Amino acid sequence: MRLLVAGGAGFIGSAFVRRRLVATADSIVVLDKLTYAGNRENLAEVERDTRLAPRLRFVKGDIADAVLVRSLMADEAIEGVVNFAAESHVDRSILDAEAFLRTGVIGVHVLLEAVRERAGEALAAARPAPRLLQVSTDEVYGSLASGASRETDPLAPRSPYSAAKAAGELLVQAYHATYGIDTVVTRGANTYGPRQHPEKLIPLFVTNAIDDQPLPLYGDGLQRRDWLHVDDHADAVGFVFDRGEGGGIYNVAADRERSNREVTAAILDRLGKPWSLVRHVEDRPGHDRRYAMDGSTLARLGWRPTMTFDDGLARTVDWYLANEAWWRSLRGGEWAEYYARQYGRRLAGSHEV
Ligand code: NAD
Ligand code: TDX
Repeated sequence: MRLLVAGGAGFIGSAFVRRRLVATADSIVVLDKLTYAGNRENLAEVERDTRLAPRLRFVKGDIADAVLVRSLMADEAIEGVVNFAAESHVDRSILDAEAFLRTGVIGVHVLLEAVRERAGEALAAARPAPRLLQVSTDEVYGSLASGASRETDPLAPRSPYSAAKAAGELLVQAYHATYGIDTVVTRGANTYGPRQHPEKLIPLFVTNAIDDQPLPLYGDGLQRRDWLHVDDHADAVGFVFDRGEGGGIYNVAADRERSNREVTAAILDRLGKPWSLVRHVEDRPGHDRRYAMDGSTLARLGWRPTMTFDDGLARTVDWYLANEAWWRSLRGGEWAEYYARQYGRRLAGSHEV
């Protein structure tokens, strides 16, 4: 099958591309805007592999560019679309939400229209209709005091990021109901692993701790997240693309829930760094206290995560230790400005935990 993978140069998308090319005979066209979060280097391993590289093509571009997306789908004879493309950082959505809506809503609409056009052509030629998989998130359920969110629960997003993600996936569901487009949606848990941009909790704390810089822990640090390893997330997306029911929604849970304090302690322990690096800073506005999902729908279909948190975190910390050039290059350029905006005032008013 020939797939279009949007956002395939990002953290989870690039893991999907690598693993999909190894596990299947598919060929892949990556469409990625290469925002500050996109990194061509994430695909370098595949592009150097003479066995895999012939099945990969990279196109730099925006999913909200309808002319580009329509021509790419036709010229490349695309048979399925997997959409990872999004602005993905909650804190940045609080600073400025516009790009989140442009990619997360308009961009998803452009992909859906292109798939609808291809579906019409496929019908006329008695070929199978293309499927679109939209990568969504546990954050669309909002904060959960106890229990675990099920796919049928109402959505209650609370940040501009998660509101844009909810809007995007609702549009996908609407295109399934209205036009009969073959769609599937995955809602993944908090993901971690190699090649995650250092703005997110785990890589930020790992890279700051390596440099003996303060670790800015929001609020009381007792917020809870379910931590899914990136390889498990990527594999679940492939599994749902291949086996999910048309119109289906699938939680990708990890069942490895930890508080932010526990995660921080585990990072420091692996690096042999002291807890005194941790600073209590002003909380994220509207900070969701806890996410947890029920993963039984996907388990019944035959998929479960394989990586334990202890193992996954240790390997992740070791990867950042061994790949300093990768993350140091991302902590240049616009990073200083972002860091000052997000943390300058917070760290100035911080205290030890
Ligand atoms: P990321 O920020 O690392 O990667 C996003 C990629 O999309 C980048 O390569 C970027 O250049 C590209 N992109 C952004 N806007 C684009 C546009 N308009 N057109 C084309 N490409 C564009 O994000 P990630 O952590 O890999 O997340 C991937 C997807 O998974 C996102 O949709 C995110 O909402 C979802 N998700 C992430 C997590 C997590 O914990 N990281 C958990 C659940 C779901
Ligand atoms: O400096 C920090 N200090 C801190 O205490 C940062 C960056 C985060 N945190 C806290 C906030 C959260 O409770 O750590 C937790 C994790 O934060 P993030 O890494 O920003 O992730 P989160 O907001 O939970 O969202 C992530 O999971 C769901 C991804 O970024 C989303 O793309 C995904 O949809």
